[in-house]
Amino acid sequence: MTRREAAAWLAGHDNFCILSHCRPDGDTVGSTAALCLGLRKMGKTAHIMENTELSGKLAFLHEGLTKAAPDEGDTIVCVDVASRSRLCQGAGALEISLRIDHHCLAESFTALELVDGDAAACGEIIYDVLTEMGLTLDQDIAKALYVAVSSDTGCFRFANTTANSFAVAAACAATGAELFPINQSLFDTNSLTKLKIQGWIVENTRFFRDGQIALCAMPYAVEAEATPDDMDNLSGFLRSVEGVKLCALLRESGDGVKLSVRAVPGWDATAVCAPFGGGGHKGASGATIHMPLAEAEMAVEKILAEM
Ligand SMILES: [Mn+2]
Repeated sequence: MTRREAAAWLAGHDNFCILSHCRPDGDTVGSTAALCLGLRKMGKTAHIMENTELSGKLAFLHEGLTKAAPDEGDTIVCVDVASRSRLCQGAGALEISLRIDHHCLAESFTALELVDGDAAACGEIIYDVLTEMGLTLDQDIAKALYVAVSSDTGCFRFANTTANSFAVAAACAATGAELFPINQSLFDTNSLTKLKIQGWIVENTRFFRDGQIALCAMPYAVEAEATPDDMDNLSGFLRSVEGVKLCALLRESGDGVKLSVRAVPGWDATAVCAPFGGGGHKGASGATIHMPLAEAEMAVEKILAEM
């Protein structure tokens, strides 16, 4: 579907229930909120299916917009969801009419789809769809879209950031919405717990290839007190060390060791995760390794040594 076709399709339907993805990030939360608010502004009945994993800094975006589950006959739309298994809890078996997404490699699991892999964030696509529907942004929609676009671009620092990302952000700013508090909350505030974990990682990381590759294996005890918010984006933290091109973080979980790899352009994170059956993309990849932590660390080190 094109953006225009999706806009016309949305205008021709009603009683929307919008789905976000599991372990929700700013893009799925902000994009679903913006779409819901936009549809309501058009006079539609629209809700977001409650995402039970939503917490902390992003929770305000879904306030007053959710319901527990779709009602019979609802028009179901999912946003920023790459696969059926990535749907929010309780939504895995629902029949979905439309998927709006920017994960272009994903397999289709919905009747219709508007997918643009060039969009840095789903929020950019939602902005276009709302504009096609003739909607003028208000400050609430602007804040939701800004959270979406700034989240997936790492506050406009990641390599995926385009002129369009800035254009959508500019449109959000033009509404007069206060964006500084969002930036401060999402990108300039850390819990003390998170900083202490980062401190542990700094002390316990080993570097290879003249400091271009970083590897850290973290026992569960280090993060025992942490909330999901504390652990947010922790995998990419070592990439901020000067000279690091690719970093691998191993964490113990109830179900094996979780491997997260982040890489700068020119390096391939999937090459580290693929031998363990993992996936993702060149910049960010993950896998679960069913070995004790020390063994998993050795196995990963062996792969890194060959890069
Ligand atoms: Mn996204």
